[in-house]
Amino acid sequence: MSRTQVGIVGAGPAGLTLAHLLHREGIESVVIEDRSREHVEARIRAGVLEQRTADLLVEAGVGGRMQREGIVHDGIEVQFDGERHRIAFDELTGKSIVIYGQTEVVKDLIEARLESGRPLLFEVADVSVSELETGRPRLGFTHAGARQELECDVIAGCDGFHGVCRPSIPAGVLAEFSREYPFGWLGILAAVAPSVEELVYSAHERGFALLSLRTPELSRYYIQCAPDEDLSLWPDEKIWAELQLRVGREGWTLEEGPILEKGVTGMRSYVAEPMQYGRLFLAGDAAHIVPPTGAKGLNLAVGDVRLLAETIVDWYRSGDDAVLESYSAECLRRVWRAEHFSWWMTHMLHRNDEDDEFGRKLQVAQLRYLTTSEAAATSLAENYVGIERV
Ligand code: FAS
Ligand code: PHB
Repeated sequence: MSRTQVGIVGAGPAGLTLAHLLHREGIESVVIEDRSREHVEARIRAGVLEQRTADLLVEAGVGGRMQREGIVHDGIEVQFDGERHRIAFDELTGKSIVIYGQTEVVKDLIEARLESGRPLLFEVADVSVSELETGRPRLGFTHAGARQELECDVIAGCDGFHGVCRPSIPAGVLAEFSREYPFGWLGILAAVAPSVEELVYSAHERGFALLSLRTPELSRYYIQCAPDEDLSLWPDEKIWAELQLRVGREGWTLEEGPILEKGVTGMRSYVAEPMQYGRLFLAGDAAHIVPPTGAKGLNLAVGDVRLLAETIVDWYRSGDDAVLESYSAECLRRVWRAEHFSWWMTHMLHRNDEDDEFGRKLQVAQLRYLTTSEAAATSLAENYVGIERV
């Protein structure tokens, strides 16, 4: 049996960032991933980096391309009743966000990992974690046809919502909290310059729409749909027509173009507590899920592993097992703040047919307050750019 200090399951933003932060502190790890490198790098997901996520990538030496190609935004716009209202992050919080796709973050982190020469194994199968209650947890997997058993000091479950790590925690240990939403997002990636300078979140009676981007040549747009929407019923021209209805306004044109990718994402809020068991530590989507309305998913994952890396480094340096005990409680304060913000943004902006007329009146009242009160706008802004102390 071979061994490593930290076994990391999953090569998404959480696993790759953790491996990189540990490597910089001289702590060895093995990262195992069940999909191919091509699949992981092509998976279109998040698009917004909080300033502290961007700062962490730069401080860790993997933010160079993001600094060159990422697009700094100082605010967003909220649209309702045909009017747009700007939420000025820079004026209200002194912070900004960076538009840089999760695909690019993952590519940069994989590049750094391969340059380090440290183990990153793709297309593994039959992953198992065991002996979690002992000081020598084990990570089993098959790679290139050979079964391997790794003895670790610590295992990081960074394997997303459908991974194997969280389910490996014995029944009765976890408390799970969740909410399913009666809608999802139909997202497109279009080869057309974005028609907006900043992201536009539109609350329309036909349903929510979001105008985002990836680069000056690539637009990323979403429309609210049924959680199980049949994509085959949405030819390109129908998608563009619906977007025009939901974001159109006097004197402005939504430019259309070839749709390169389209997909439907369901929506849920979910938290598993605690985020650790024995020597297994959960991070990112393995422990929590947020609806993407608040652009928190990726940023939460990076926040978890920033703390997990600090915790592991302190533990090795101090030799004090008590250091490992505070990870979950400290993470969960930040997680629940992001859960509330993501739920609040989702509830405020989406058309919920289960809502009665009273509910819809409340939504408009909330939107009017948000766009007329500096205090209300500041609350959204500080949550959106990322709150340091929670
Ligand atoms: P990830 O799911 O990214 O990574 C987990 C990794 O573990 C994956 O590569 C997976 O293949 C691997 N894995 C799973 N099981 C394994 C096993 N048994 N063995 C080895 N490896 C295993 N967030 C936003 O902020 N904005 C968005 O617009 C947005 N859109 C999203 C759209 C979709 C369809 C999804 C699913 C999520 C979206 N998210 C969005 C959230 C997303 O960005 C996540 O928060 C982010 O990927 C979390 O990163 P990780 O925790 O690393 O999990
Ligand atoms: C994206 O660009 O994919 C994006 C931006 C903001 C969100 C969700 C998704 O709230």
